[in-house]
Amino acid sequence: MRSAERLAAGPRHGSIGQPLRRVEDARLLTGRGRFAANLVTDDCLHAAFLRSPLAHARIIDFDASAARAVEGVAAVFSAADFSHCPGVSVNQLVREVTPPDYPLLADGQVHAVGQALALIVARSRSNAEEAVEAISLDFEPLPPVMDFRPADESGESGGIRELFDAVPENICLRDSWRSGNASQALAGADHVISVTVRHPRLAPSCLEPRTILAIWDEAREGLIVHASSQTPHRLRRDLCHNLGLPSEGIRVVAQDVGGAFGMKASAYPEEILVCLAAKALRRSIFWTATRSEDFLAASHGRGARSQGKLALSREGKLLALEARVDVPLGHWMTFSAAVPAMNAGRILPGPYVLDTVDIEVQGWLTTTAPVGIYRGAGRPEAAMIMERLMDTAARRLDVDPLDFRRANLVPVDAFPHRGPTGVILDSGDYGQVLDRAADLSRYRELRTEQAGRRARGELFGIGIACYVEPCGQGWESARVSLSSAGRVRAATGSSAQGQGRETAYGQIVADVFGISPAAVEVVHGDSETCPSGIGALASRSTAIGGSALLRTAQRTLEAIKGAAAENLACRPGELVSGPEGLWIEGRKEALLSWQDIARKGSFETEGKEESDGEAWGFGCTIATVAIDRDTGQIEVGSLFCVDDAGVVINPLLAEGQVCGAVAQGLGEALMERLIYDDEGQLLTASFVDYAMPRADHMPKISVESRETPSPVNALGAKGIGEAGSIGAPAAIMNAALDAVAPLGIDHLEMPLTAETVWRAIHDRDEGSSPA
Ligand code: SMO
Repeated sequence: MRSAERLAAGPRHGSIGQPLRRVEDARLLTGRGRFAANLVTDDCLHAAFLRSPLAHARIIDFDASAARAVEGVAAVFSAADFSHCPGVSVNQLVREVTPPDYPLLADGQVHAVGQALALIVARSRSNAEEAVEAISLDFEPLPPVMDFRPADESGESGGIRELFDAVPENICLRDSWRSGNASQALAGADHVISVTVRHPRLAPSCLEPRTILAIWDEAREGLIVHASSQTPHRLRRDLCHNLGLPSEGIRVVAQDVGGAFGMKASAYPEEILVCLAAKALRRSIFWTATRSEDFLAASHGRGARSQGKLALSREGKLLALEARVDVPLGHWMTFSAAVPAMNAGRILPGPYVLDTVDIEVQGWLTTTAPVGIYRGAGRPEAAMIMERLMDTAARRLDVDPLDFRRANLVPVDAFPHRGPTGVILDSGDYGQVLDRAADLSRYRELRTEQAGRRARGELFGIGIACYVEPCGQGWESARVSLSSAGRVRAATGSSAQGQGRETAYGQIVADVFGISPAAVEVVHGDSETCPSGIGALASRSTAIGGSALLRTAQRTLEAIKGAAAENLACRPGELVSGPEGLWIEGRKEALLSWQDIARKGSFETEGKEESDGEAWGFGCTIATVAIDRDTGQIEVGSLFCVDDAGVVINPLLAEGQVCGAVAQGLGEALMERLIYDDEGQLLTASFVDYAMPRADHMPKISVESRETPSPVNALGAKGIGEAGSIGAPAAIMNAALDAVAPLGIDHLEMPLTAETVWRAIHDRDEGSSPA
């Protein structure tokens, strides 16, 4: 029996499932965080980058002689210094991926505002910035490429010019999923619903900007790198590759990370350059991005345009789905650049039964910052298409949107369910979650309330979104040992970006040994003291990283029991463990304390745990909104989130993940938007111009969970980190459209600012007013 079943079946007595407070918080709240910037020393040099002021141009003159003369400057590096380096790597996740060549520093041409042209290293940041100003530059401007072919425009590549010689039409990724004959089904269907969605580009705004401290370590002839990264092992690999060092030549430490959200999953040119410079100068160098540098040159999120068509029978059966998703990629591809397009395509048709699909995704180069993964990474895009289609279909069929969804969900006896894109939904009871969301929100009463408010002329809407959340594939690893002092030490290859991993991982290991989570020391985010791992992304940390810890801890305990059994002259199976140590069941007088055991030998097990497939979380979000008819101001009244994330290790942490992601989803739906002008200048490069949700924007959120253990990993856990950002935008959009439906409005653009909504209402009034 897999431990998932055991965990789910037996009564919970250990700490798994307990809402324990975060052990990290005492440290973080009292100024004892270990962020990269906390470790800067006086002898450290500081870096600054010269960045392109133009979106697309040929460099015809670059003169850094005056910069070299600026006080305190140690070195100025330009493209030629590092032209031998391979640069950043790209994960070939979809069928066609042809990344453009991307030099670490612009070479001959620039392809986006903010692209780094030179690196200056100096005694202080202000010295370095002064030197940046002293570099003289001359450009021959080239036309920027700001747009990509919209999903609803077929035929010629409208307005797209070649940006890189090697990438015709600027398309550098493509994939498709086909099953059955979608065009035939669409042609013969009783109803065909069609929606178009444009996602604003977003800035994944972490509290801590990108930060790196590269310490030259004479002893290893290499570097100790403290980085704000959610993938320390991947960063080390990319750094070694570019610096020409063996893996032991670089130690990457990402201890405390002030948020990442996908934006810190790939190595950036700036990070590689700082390390190259540290190696060249044999000095320690620190760089932290300014907020504007992150807006300009860190990866953005979303920005997709998609179109979906859904064919329905008269009875409301889903017959076929045709979808086309176009994503912007910016001027270079981050390691995970293919993920949003891949997920936006393969996750369709979400939690619903549908056999016939024709789905195509494409990624386009533009002269802008790169676009990569951001909390949800394609899942919100998939949910937005599907959930808008479901609502529109229900309206067309004149059935309740909740009942319509209920009738089309994958039924509980159909798991594992192979969807038409080839994904295998592992487990769940989707109907139960939807029913609970209906009860929690008093859905039927809300509809009654809505009828009354509508009769009074109010614009009040209720929106539903169901979604699935795949939480990663492959492996993570762990090392569990007993220290000489008799303490359990758990090192994980999976890292943290602020989600409370030390707390949750402590709970998992504690339950194996029967001890308190406080007695477990969790070590993470260090390529030297931790085994290898993929990183803190894709909602994989608990399901895969946690399962690796569980299995490894079990093996360590087995080894300990084997040794203890010899000592106590019993069989290992007769031994039980607890806070005091090990003893023969029923005979606690024969006790070996953990310290006794540690004195008898060293116990350490390392293991790599591969999941048997993807675990798929499921959830339903219900939102209510009220819209002011005169101003277009939209107010989210309440949000109800019911999620099934499988076995939940710590409900407090799970709820925190949902609320945080809902805040980001609310920002996406209502206010966040990066805007470039036609020349490729970013108009929203600070928080003065880029709207972020604040505490007073947040509605009341009710969170509940259901637990269907996943059969594909040892813990039975699924992902929860991205849930809120997948469900909330679609639920809020559907609620807004429901609010304005009586006005005959069936389309609104994101973000749903007062202006956007007012214009939609106003344009409708203009259009329908008698001449
Ligand atoms: S967008 Mo996440 O860090 O996979």
